[in-house]
Amino acid sequence: NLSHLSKALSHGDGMPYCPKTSPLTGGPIHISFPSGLTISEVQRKNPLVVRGGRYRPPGCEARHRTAIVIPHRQREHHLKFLLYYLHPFLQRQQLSYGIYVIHQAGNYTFNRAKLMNVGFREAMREEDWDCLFFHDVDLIPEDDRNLYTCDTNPKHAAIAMDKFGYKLPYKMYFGGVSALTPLHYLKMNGFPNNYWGWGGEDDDIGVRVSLAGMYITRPSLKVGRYKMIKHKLDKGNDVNPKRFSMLAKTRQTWKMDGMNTVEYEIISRQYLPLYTNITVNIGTEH
Ligand code: UDH
Ligand code: NGS
Repeated sequence: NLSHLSKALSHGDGMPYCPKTSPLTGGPIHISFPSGLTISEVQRKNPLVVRGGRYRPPGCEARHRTAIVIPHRQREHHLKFLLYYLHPFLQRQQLSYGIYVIHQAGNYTFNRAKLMNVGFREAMREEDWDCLFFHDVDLIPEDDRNLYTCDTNPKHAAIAMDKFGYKLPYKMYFGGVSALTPLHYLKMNGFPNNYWGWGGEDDDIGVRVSLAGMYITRPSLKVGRYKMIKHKLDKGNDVNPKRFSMLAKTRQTWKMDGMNTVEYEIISRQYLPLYTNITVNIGTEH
């Protein structure tokens, strides 16, 4: 079938599609944390990354457009290492991608899930991404075969973290790194906005997946490996004492709280060399 063949070989502007399997990926990646690393060194090592942390493969039309959304506050040191590993990793996968760091303004209690809702809306405003990776700043993927593309159902990518002995800590765990298409995200009304502080929001998100009639897919334990940059619980992110009672009510709350109710105020949007930095006022618990 000729039309099928020509579609496979070229895109509108004449560039051929990238191969289905990238020839540039390897297997396991050795991760270390060089002490003198600077952000300008990371920049030098990634000359093809353009303003706002965007990249397209130079010789072919990418088959996938992935946005990475990173919730952030006061973890610049972790961010530097993540960027150091993530940029080359995504480039080896021949993805078209952009990195968004969603920075919570102020000192009020941290809210990871709400920052993800902000990231979703602000990333989709800029480009028609077909996949979003919701990515903790302290997790470094350890295998090139962990593809940063979406599946037909929401994918939990960080299934084998070093701190859990490279196993899932419990069956319903959905924390760390997950990947959803815009359709998946909207179908589950995004993430909850009212988990302030540490814990439970990732479990709520996992429950939403099934309440919305989807299920969680996962890479193999061999591939979904991550190294976590060690740290303590942050100031401003105390354990949330309400998390269990909130989790017990997700079935009643998920349609009333999420993308359809998220409110925030963008303070700044900076197109930095290695990422787009969005600083946002997400308010406080009321
Ligand atoms: N984050 C920040 N700044 C903060 C808090 C959280 O950037 O002040 C982001 C960051 O992307 C981080 C993610 O939110 O990776 C998750 O927060 P976390 O790393 O604190 O959560 P994790 O569960 O570790 O990875 C918590 C430390 C041990 C807590 C033990 C409580 N029983
Ligand atoms: C569960 C938390 C999750 C958390 C996971 C791993 O107990 O939010 O532990 O935590 N759920 C509740 O608290 C309801 S960790 O070992 O990374 O500190 O992600």
